[in-house]
Amino acid sequence: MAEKFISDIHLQNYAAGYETIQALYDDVIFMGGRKTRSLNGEWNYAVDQYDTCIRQKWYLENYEDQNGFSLPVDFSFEEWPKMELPCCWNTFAREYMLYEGPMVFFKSFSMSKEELECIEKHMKRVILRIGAASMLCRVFINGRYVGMHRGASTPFYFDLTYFLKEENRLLISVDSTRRPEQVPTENTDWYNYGGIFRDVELVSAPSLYVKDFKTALVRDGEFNKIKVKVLLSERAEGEAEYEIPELGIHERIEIKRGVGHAIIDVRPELWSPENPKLYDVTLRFEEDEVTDRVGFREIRTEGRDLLLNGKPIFLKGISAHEESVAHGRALTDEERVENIQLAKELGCNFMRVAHYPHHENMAKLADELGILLWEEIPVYWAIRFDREETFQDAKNQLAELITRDYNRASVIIWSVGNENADTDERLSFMSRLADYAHGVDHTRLVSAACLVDEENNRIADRLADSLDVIGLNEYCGWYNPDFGRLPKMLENSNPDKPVIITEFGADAMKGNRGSADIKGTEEYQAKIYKMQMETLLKIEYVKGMSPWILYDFRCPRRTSSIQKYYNRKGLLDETKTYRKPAFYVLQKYYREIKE
Ligand code: GCB
Repeated sequence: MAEKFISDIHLQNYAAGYETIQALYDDVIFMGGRKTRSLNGEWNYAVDQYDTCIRQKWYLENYEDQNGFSLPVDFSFEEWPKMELPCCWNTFAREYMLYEGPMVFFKSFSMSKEELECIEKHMKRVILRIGAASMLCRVFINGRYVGMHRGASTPFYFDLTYFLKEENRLLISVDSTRRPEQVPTENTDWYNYGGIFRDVELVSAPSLYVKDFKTALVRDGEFNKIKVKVLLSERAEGEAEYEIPELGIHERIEIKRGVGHAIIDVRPELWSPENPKLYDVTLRFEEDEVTDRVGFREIRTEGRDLLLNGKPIFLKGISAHEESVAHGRALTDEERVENIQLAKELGCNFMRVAHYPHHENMAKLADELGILLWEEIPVYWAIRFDREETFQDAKNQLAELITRDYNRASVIIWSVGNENADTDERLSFMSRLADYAHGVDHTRLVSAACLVDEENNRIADRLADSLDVIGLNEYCGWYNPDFGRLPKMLENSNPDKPVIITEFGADAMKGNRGSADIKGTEEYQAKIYKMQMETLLKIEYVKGMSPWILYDFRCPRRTSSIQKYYNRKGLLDETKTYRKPAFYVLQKYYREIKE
């Protein structure tokens, strides 16, 4: 034990042993219709600034040495204070507002004898699902290490089946430290919230279960075929049943070595923002049944056009972070609905949910309420493009996102990054991501928010060759004071695919009235919106925009007197109760656009 004490305090590379078991995209399981038991609610917690939980292996809970002497311990799980999860600790209590680092959470729960019996007879699996934990998360149960996950914004899964007992002790260490090699990297333009900020639950499934279930309209311009892909948890054989009662579909799908495919001839009513028609879909395999509500739509490009269900569409969009003053990134569904409604009030048919995967309910609500989405992974600014491990992390986050949201009709674009310098290393890193997205999803477009080639004042990002749509961030009239560069840049460019202006904007603090010539005033922001829209709407290849941003958001980099640690480019203030004049400017343009 004395030895252990010495190694706890001297071991520098203490975290290395935890790298071997990682929750990855292959572990994602299809959730629709599954029985779950929530582990949300009160958890004991401790701020663990020096990562002592990991250094000392708290999960072992060994209080005695071999001679029966009890050892001093540096934790007392049950006596720690309580935090209601999910939540961002930054908004939980003032003293944690600026805390970045590890925090440890503990919860005990019991399993009934019947449940354990089912497990023993190999009739049931119990899988832990954590909707999101920022950024690094390590999970322990009953004195054993279960595994870790990287990335702050995607769900991850650990099969706990053979770890469970009647009384269970679950310990989770979450580390929100920013690190240069992570995705996102240490420097971003948003707040680094920490915590287990999405649901924690135990998912029950039969021992052989449907692991993945994808269904979508076939993209061939005919709108008369639906495709289905089923993946089982094992390489089993058999027959799955696929049903959409409203369309009279009862289809048997042959499963071989755990995989089944089908193409079904049917003409569903098509999903669109104006007609967000969803169908109840069920898939059964032996003991397992999963369900979903799915819309069928087609998105594709033709030359410089974007076609939704075969018809040209112009994306009247707005960008949004996942944030509220009260809850940080742990939004409630009401707050998500409010954001969609605000976008609709603006006249939008499209939202760019930046810069990382938002909660899966965002896409579910977008499906229900009818708004198109751009979803993104946080390959943001100066990622370590030279590092293979960083690429694997980014790819894993992209894969987890695609697997989670594949059945969502509202999601039309996967974005593989934002504002990355056009270097060789970045080109290779991000084109591999784009190729991956293309390879696993033929029902969507792939894009990235690119930078303007400032030297030549034109759209010329080499990554564009790997994208279906070019996203372009330009801040003419703001970071780039010479607005005249915008029309010239658009004239200098001749893209062979549609362009979406994924960002433009200007800061304005709520109520800061004044001259339209002074940056930071509401008048200046409104003027920039007017100038941008007048210019962009004349350009044939610009097929949409998602200006920056719906409402003000927290940002540690922004310290000026008008910012006060907020990015003030919102069309509303951070409370979403005040609409700045630019809101109405954009609304007017969006209302005038005829399809
Ligand atoms: C950008 C970034 C976005 C920032 C924004 C700004 O180009 O993509 O994340 O918040 O500009 O306000 O500077």
